Amino acid sequence: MAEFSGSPSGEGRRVAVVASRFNDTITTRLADGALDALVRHGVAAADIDTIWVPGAWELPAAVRRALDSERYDAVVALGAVIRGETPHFDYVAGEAARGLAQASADFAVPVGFGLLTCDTMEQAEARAGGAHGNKGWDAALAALEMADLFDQLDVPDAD
Ligand code: INI
Repeated sequence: MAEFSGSPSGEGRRVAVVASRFNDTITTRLADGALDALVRHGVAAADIDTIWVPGAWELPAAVRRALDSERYDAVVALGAVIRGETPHFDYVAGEAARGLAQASADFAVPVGFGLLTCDTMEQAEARAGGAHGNKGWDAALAALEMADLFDQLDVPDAD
């Protein structure tokens, strides 16, 4: 019996943080949390690229472009969609989430999911360095853990 479990060690890894500017009072805090988590877990600052996009809708396309470059071992996607402010909340949040999952599956590279989908700004604040922690930090750690897990699960070439 074998058991696999990744650990969030960032040494030698290149990471893209893809963040949306919409609701930037929230997303800048998510980005701060993600960058802090990456550096504290051994990712060199020079190996982190932060890529800003207008809104959550644009996250999947930018993540796909980043992964296409083959420069990154992991990506952290950050955004904040707040129901109170948009009648098309479900489309923006749903398509962004779906597109990020699809990108991670298509490229077999971990994409940490730091997209807040909240009813109110207060709920978002609580998850961006408030009472419920910082989901940017959590997403960064999950991405590093998955990168390590994927390394362990790499199947060696038969030849
Ligand atoms: N983008 C967000 O990231 N969060 C939101 O809450 C939001 N609202 O409220 O509409 C939002 N809309 C913009 C969208 O992501 C696109 O940037 C825009 O439609 C242009 O393509």
